[in-house]
Parts: sequence; C-alpha cells; structure tokens
Amino acid sequence: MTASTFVPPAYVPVAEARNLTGLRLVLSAGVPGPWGVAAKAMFDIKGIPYTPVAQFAAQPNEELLEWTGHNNAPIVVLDDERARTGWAEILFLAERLEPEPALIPASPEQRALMLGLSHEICGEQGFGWSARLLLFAIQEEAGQTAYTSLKNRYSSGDSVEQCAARVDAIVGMLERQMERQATAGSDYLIGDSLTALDIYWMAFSNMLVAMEPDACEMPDFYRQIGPTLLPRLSAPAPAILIEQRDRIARRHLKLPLGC
Ligand SMILES: N[C@@H](CCC(=O)N[C@@H](CS)C(=O)NCC(=O)O)C(=O)O
Repeated sequence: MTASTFVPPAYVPVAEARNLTGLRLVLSAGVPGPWGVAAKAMFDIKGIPYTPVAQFAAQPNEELLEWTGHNNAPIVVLDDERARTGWAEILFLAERLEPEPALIPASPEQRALMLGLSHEICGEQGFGWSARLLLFAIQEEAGQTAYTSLKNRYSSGDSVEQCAARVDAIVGMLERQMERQATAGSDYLIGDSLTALDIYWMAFSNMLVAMEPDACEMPDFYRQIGPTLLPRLSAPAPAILIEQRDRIARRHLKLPLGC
C-alpha cells in the first residue's frame, strides 16, 4: 500500500463497502473536494446516516471503478440502486431520503433559480470546473505536472482566459445575488432559509478563500489554491460571499468539517 492509498480511520475501504447495504458515500480521503464536501454536508444536515468510503484523489481507483463505473468523488450508492455522481442527482436523492429540512425551494421560480445558480457553481463550465482548470494551467506554466492526469479527467476544451473569465463572471453574479438578498433582509442566497445553493457555495468557496482550520480541515496545498488563483482574477474574493459561507458553516454544520 502506498501513502496515497492509505485509508484513514474515518473511511471504509471499497472492498468492504461494496458488500454493505444502505447509503455509501465515497469521498476523496484527506482532501476537501468541493462536490464531496457539499454532498456530505447535505446528508449531515438532514441527519441521513451513511458509510464514508475512501477515494484517492488523482489515483486510478480501480476497485471503485469496477464497483461503480466511476473513479472520482463523490459517488453515492444506496443499496443496489445505480451509483450517483452528479451534484443534482445526489441532491434529489438526499431530498427523497429525508425531505426535511428541504434544500430545494417549493416555489417553481425559486427552485429554477436555485438549480440554475447551483449549476453555475457545480456544473461543467461552472465555478468549480473553471477554477480547477485555471489552477492546472497555472501549475503547468510553472512547470508542475503533478496534476496532468486530473487535467485530462476534467478537460472542457476551454482556454485559460475563458476559465478566468467564467470564474470572474460567476463570482460577480453570486455577489450581486447576495447583495440583493441582504437588501431584502435575508442572509441566504435564495429566499429566507437554507438551500442547497448555500451549501454548494460554502463548499466551493474554499477554492477562493480557505475556511479557517477550526472550521474546515484541509491539507496546506489546498489552502494555496485561492492565493494561486486570485492574482489571475479581476477582483478579490467578495467579502459578502465569504462572510455568508462562514455564517452558513457555523449555523448549520458541526465544525470543523473533516476530510
Ligand atoms: N461528479 C461531479 C464532479 C466530481 C468531481 O469533479 N470530483 C473531483 C473533486 S475535486 C474529484 O474527485 N477529483 C479527484 C479525482 O478525480 O481523483 C459532478 O459533475 O457533479
């Protein structure tokens, strides 16, 4: 076993997990991958029990691939249902398993806005994808090739400039949304209560400004993502968005978030 495939005590290895029933949640061990942090937070907020299973970031994860057909994280497997990997299908499963607290607004207008903005954070060409590709491009410029395999895994064909422009545009849009909400007297990104959108932003904002160690554990290299990306962006991380995610984490989750 190499250091990169050591299964930390909080996780169950794939070989064991695949023989279990119930909800299995595959997460990148030791790395706060934002899609995984968000999925975990949703199940935790709803009080849905799950078995955490280890994925190893940037590794082939052959056993996982053989079990689920996927090698990245998060992956959610409920009993013998199909493995779920997309942010939206994981959200809808969580709502189905435990409707309260609802993380998808009941009103169709708010629901459409919430899902659209969530795609802008989590989906292809969204904040997370674009920030990650920008990071890989900057690392390549500096002659670092450690993440080349991941770059191929997540390639979208976008140029560095397109990635930076997308990150700028999405962060600006979220900032304006939060300003409108604050003016209306809400401290949530949509409506006047917690939705999945607040959770996605909490998880993904670590790529701009890492949460304090007492709020979210993460390796040092992950804390360097924001300082690496921000000089390539047109503006500093908006304070209103960072304050909002800190508030969401403190109010709705048991801290520190672990990985
Ligand atoms: N399946 C997710 C995306 C998941 C994803 O991008 N996972 C990354 C998190 S940074 C990952 O597992 N990276 C490490 C790896 O690929 O080994 C979705 O499209 O909704």
